[in-house]
Amino acid sequence: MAWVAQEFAFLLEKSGLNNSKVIGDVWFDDVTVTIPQQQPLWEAEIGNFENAFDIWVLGGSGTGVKGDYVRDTTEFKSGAYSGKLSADFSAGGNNVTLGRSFSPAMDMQKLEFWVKTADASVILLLVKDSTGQVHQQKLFLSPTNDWQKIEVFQFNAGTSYLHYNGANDGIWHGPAQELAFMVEKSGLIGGKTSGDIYFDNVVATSSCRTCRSSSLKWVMSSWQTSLQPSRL
Ligand SMILES: [Ca+2]
Repeated sequence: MAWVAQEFAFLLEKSGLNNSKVIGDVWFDDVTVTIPQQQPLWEAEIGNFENAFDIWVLGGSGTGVKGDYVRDTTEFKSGAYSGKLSADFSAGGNNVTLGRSFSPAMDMQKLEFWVKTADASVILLLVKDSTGQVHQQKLFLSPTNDWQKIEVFQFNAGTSYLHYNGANDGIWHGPAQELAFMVEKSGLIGGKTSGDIYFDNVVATSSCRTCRSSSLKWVMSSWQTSLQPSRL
């Protein structure tokens, strides 16, 4: 673990004065410190939903669940598209997810994204680490129908944190293989059984400089066995 200094001071004590003096002066100049080289971090846009070749995959689980994912032009934070995730639990079901994978895996340090919904107050974030362990936490949305920014600084923590599969030890073993946003019926507002959530400007902060490149090749994979490629 690296320890960091918050403050420092020079202390001049009477006992430090020469020849039992009671008054003394010390001049300071050119104070320098040596620090370890800092790892540079880069921001990688991992979801702007602008490209027809899409990297996001719809998933879900539970009998009767219905979900839909489209690149939507009626709502967007930037560009001309957002990712619209629709969940319908009126006939049952546990959850609907919108996820993507990283290839190569991403040394993700922080995740931020914009979300807009009039239907949900809670969504879940799932991130799969290098061991296949899934780290899951709840994210509370502000009660607004406008776009709001969500930032996540730690993946093995948060409200109602859960971990399963892989190392299953609650420790984050980067880099990240996949991430997914999940909607559950309990996260919908006022007993609703269906709802729409728009995502845009999903950005990962990473130590991977090349991850900034739009030419980086992303590869789809199934988030879970029940995940289906288009519509549920
Ligand atoms: Ca967009």
